[in-house]
Amino acid sequence: MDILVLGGDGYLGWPTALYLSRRGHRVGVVDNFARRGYDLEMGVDSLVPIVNLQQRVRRWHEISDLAIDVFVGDLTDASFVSETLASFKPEAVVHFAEQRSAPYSMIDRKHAVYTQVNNVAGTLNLLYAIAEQNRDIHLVKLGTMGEYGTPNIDIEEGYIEITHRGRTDVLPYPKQPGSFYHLSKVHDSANIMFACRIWGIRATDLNQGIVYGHQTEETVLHPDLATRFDYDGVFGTVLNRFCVQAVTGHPLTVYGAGGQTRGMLNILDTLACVELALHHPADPGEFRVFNQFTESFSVQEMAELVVAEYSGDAVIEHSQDPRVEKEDHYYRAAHTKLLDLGLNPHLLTSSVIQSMLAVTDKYKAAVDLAAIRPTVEWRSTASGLATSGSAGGSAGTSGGTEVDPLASVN
Ligand code: NAD
Ligand code: USQ
Repeated sequence: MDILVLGGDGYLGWPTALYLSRRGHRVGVVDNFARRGYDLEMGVDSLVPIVNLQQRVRRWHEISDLAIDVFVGDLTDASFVSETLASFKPEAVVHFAEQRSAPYSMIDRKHAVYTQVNNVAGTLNLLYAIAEQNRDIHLVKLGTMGEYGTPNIDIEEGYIEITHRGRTDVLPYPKQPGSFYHLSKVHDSANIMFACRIWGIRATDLNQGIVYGHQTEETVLHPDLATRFDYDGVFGTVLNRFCVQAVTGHPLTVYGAGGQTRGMLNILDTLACVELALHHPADPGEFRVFNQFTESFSVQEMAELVVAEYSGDAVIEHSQDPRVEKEDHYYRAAHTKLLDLGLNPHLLTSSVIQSMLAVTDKYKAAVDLAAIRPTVEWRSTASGLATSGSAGGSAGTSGGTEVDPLASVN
């Protein structure tokens, strides 16, 4: 298959590109290096060193004799999107290329506007390019379980049958997202569903849970193939953060009561799920939704699992939740569609946590302890980060590219 991976320089996009390339697909990656720009803006870095995209691709070619095409540009630039599709001619597009941090989107108005314009406009440009050039292209779009929020009823996969005043219909499942980032995914889903309806496009929305882990069969082949690993208070996700906190002797930062329950999955299952979606495309005009996670845990449970596995002393610290979210709630979400297609989950076993602790331990000298505490407060319209000047939108350079994520926001 000819597959374009958008966001192919990111945490999940890069290992996905390698995985698909190794399995015989012709792969192209698209990225504007915005993610590297957020690091410069925040003054943080991936714990595991990462080389630039061109070096990664060269190393992959050297090791595997397989080529990956690189397209550097911004999805919010419609001509770039259109020209890239016309040049690569994909049969499928896997779309990871969005600003994906909930705290980043809640820093202040500028970051909220940036996140929604970047994500929603980028996806709209892509939908138009597909509709204009080849409506048969299968769009595999990364959504999020956070689109649903935490309702007091079971969460279904995308749609729910509702009977209202004696009449019944199958409707999109109600959405109650918890950040302007998560809202951008809801807006994307609505736009993609509409595009499928009016233009007959085929799309799969992968409502993914929180990903943990770092290594894949391909990324371990050479240090230059490593993917990024974030642990800071803005981009680090919960389980990855807890592992770094344990090995550095930092208390494990459980926000609030810790009853927040989330769907989780191993990075290896992200790759497997994307492949399954690609091999079983949606029908023309179909907007298909899969809930992409394998297990659910509360934040407190995850902290306790890490404490139990860590050989040294690790302590859990509850602090006031900087987010506005339910700290104790019902959570039961369907996730059978990918299992039905053949997903064989990698569960959160003791050995998986041990391997994450080993990776973080290897690089612990590079941890910036000052970057660990949460700095973004949901209730404030201008969080400490922005007013302290460290997140004011200053430009930097990354791999020779000028990067200022917020340059386009008034
Ligand atoms: P990431 O930030 O590491 O990667 C995203 C990549 O997209 C970055 O390399 C970035 O530079 C690029 N990008 C962003 N905006 C772009 C634009 N306008 N044009 C071109 N490139 C652009 O994020 P990730 O963790 O790899 O997540 C990938 C996708 O998966 C995101 O859409 C995210 O919402 C979704 N997701 C991630 C997780 C997780 O736990 N990491 C969980 C659920 C869903
Ligand atoms: N949390 C803590 N302590 C921490 C970090 C987080 O208690 O140190 C809590 C948060 O308050 C939240 C939960 O852990 O309740 C998850 O937070 P997170 O930062 O790990 O994940 P989230 O903000 O939801 O975002 C991540 C990805 C995002 C993706 C989403 C999937 O960054 O791209 O969409 O996971 S989901 O959660 O299913 O929406």
